[in-house]
Amino acid sequence: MAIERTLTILKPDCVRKGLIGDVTKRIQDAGFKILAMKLTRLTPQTAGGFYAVHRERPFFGELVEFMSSGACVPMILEKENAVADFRALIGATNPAQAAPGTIRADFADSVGENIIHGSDSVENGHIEAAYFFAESDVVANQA
Ligand code: FUP
Repeated sequence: MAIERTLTILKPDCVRKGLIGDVTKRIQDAGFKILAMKLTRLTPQTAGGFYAVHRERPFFGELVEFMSSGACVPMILEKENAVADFRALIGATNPAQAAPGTIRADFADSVGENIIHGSDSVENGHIEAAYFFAESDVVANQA
């Protein structure tokens, strides 16, 4: 299996609940290497740009409002088979349908406020990483 990168965001509900440490520990314990991370706050414009694929969906307004409602923590992660493995670690979009032991099942309240994002493909992971980070922010060699 190939080494891949994926982009995650610890969403504003994760930060508000004081779960940055708990969720980051789950991510590291699952073998993901953090190549870049920061605390930031999206504006409605940048949140809308990130989720532009959903702009015609009925939940788009609430999604933009929520994603710009507080601080968030984007990270670039690396691991073998990172994209699929990370989506398995976080669980289904709707926490009520997420498998037991997944991050969303354990920490999220609703489909709208579901704690964490994970890229859905390697290609989107690269596009999403570039949304938050310059190539010079990526610490690939951590030896
Ligand atoms: P995911 O890939 O699991 O993050 O899910 P999607 O790309 O389908 O959705 C992105 C975000 O839109 C979700 F994290 C939350 C929001 N959303 C809703 O609020 N309601 C929905 O029915 C679907 C998604």
